[in-house]
Amino acid sequence: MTAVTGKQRRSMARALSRAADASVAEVLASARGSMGVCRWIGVTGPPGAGKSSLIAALARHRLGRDGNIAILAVDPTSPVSGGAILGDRIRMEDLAHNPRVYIRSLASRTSHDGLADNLPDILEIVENAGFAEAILETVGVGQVEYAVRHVVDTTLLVLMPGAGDQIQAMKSGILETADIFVVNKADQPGARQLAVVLASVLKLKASDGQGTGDGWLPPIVSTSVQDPASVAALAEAIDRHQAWLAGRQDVGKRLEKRRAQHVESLVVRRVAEVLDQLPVELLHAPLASLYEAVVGRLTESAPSSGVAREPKERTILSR
Ligand SMILES: Nc1nc2c(ncn2[C@@H]2O[C@H](COP(=O)(O)OP(=O)(O)O)[C@@H](O)[C@H]2O)c(=O)[nH]1
Ligand SMILES: [Mg+2]
Repeated sequence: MTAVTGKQRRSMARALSRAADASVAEVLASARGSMGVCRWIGVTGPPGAGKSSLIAALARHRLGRDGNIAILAVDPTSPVSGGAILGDRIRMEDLAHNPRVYIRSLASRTSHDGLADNLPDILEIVENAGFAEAILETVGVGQVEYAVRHVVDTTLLVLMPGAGDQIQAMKSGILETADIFVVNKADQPGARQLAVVLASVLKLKASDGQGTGDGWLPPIVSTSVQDPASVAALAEAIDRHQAWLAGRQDVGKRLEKRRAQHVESLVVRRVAEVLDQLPVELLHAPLASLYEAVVGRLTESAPSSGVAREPKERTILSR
């Protein structure tokens, strides 16, 4: 499948809107769990670093090959009609009209971090719609960022000149945050210096023998959205990471881990649902009784028995 039909777009839009606020029962009625057939690229970083511009440039570059691309932006801080997303729309105007591209902004109506819990469901909807590659943009704050790291295959951290102090402050933690570090706005003063600071911090960690803990040494790629060669270099770095992932002996492990995390997120959400419906008096009971009550309710009311809805939209979406 290459072009995304109008019907598919409408189905996806509906499924994605529902996913943001779906109950566990609703998810279980239709979701099967990821099969790992879609390559996911996560793009995080502070607002204004150029994530959206870079994603648009990357997508244009990658559309030179076969296939289609889904681009999702998760913005926990702004409602669907918010300014940031409108900005993204303009930056991605030409892509929005490309039949092989699907673009969607997602905002959580329930809570700031609400979408973090639903990310695995959202990814599965995109995967089931037949996309071979998908890019997920998140503002690099809060729980969503951590959730992204677990669900995507390749994580990019996009920084811009002036972020040197931030890097110094993050020092030890930074290596775990990304598979590829991007110094964007390389056309602006301070970009080189940022790359140097970043390189020294990464080198320090690498010489500790720590790396990312799994043998991949994250490259630093300097980009400027106006410079096609730098965008091509970034695309190549992504390909190298994905080839490295595919060549690992424990290639199946990632999928197992992803599926385990998906079910864990569902159990956590189900516990929250049960707690919500618990009589207030029980919350004053001794902790052991409260625990018993919650566990009891979890097993006696399997959520799937509550809603037996036909997974209509997924049927349309599947190939
Ligand atoms: N000079 C320069 N400006 C850029 C570059 N990439 C993005 N920008 C600008 O930076 C601003 C923020 O970009 P945006 O993609 O919305 O950042 P996001 O918030 O990280 O998604 C916009 O005005 C872009 O035009 C770049 O490589 N060089
Ligand atoms: Mg953006």
